[in-house]
Amino acid sequence: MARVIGHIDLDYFYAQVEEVENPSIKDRPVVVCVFSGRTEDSGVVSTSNYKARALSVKSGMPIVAAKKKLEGYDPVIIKMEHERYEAVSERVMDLVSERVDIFEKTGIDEAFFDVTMSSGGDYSAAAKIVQGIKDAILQNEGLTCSVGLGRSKVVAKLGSDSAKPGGLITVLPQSTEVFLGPLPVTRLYGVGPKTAAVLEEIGVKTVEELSRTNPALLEKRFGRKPGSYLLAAASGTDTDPVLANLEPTQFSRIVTLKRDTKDVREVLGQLAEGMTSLQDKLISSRRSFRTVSAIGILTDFSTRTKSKTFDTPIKDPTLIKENVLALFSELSKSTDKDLRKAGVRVSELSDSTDQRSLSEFLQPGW
Ligand code: DCP
Ligand code: MG
Ligand code: MG
Repeated sequence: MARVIGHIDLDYFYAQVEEVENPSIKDRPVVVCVFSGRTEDSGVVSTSNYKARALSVKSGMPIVAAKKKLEGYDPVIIKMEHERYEAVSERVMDLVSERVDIFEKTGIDEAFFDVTMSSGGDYSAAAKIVQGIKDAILQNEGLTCSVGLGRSKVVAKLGSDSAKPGGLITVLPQSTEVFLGPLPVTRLYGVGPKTAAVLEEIGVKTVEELSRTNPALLEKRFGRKPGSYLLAAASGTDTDPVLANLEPTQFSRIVTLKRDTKDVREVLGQLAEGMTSLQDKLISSRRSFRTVSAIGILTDFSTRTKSKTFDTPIKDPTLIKENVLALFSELSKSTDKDLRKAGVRVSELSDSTDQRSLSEFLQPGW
């Protein structure tokens, strides 16, 4: 079966988080900066939205230089606050990891994933999984991202780069060479300026040229392992697996209600499917939870959460449904406003590999 590997990267991440928190700045150039504190404007640009990028602002640029480029464009200059982006990142990574077979976070806003098993090696099935991920991130966090699908990590990463902003690029196994060939070698994962300079010395600029290079020559210039990696990367046959490095800390399902309401029965009716999928997820991933929460997003977009935490990890997913009614009643009583969206979350997850008790919950009718 062909491998189906994905790479996901959030668009202009820190700046997009700022836009979500303060939508009124969306149409202006937004620049997130790391201030060094020496003088008022000393420091560098962390990232910026695409409005600022169109005016030549780049990550790593001195703040003074960025301000000069944006003179007269009414820019929004924001101080970077890592903890806030970290919190959003964690929630986004959970949304992704719970929807894929294997998940490997590689940075604050990016990750590789493997969906070979759940897609059955079918790229259009995989694209549907990706669409579910993109929808969940947009619905829960208001953020857009770019995704690449392909038969290797190198191909997936190039796909997500090319899909920016907001897209999905699927590189079918049989189209890999056509996709990779014309790209400059510098676009390959792991090829920095130094490697590119050596490649240029031997007359290699494009990925296609690299793929046709004599393996012995590459080995001589770069060493055995890096040499064979370069060749594999250039043909999209690198075999690096996606390595799970992060267990999800929570699972959640959120729905937009058909109409604004605070009727608990109505809310629960519309959440039934989400709760079933949450139950399935707990069983298939063999996780126990300690906390179950009811989440309400109200008509004024504020969020209310009511939670119950158990003394010990809970394996029995039926306890979610048993507690959600009381939690939503409590939530509904705590406000005069209607709910726009409703969700259920289980958190403080831990391993529950006790097979026997798991099978007891695989009963219909929950
Ligand atoms: N970052 C930083 N300094 C850099 C590069 C990145 O502080 N030189 C931070 C800010 C970015 C985040 O890391 O928002 C993610 O980096 P990306 O390279 O993914 O860049 P963006 O998400 O900002 O933009 P893109 O849409 O190109 O992914
Ligand atoms: Mg990004
Ligand atoms: Mg990134």
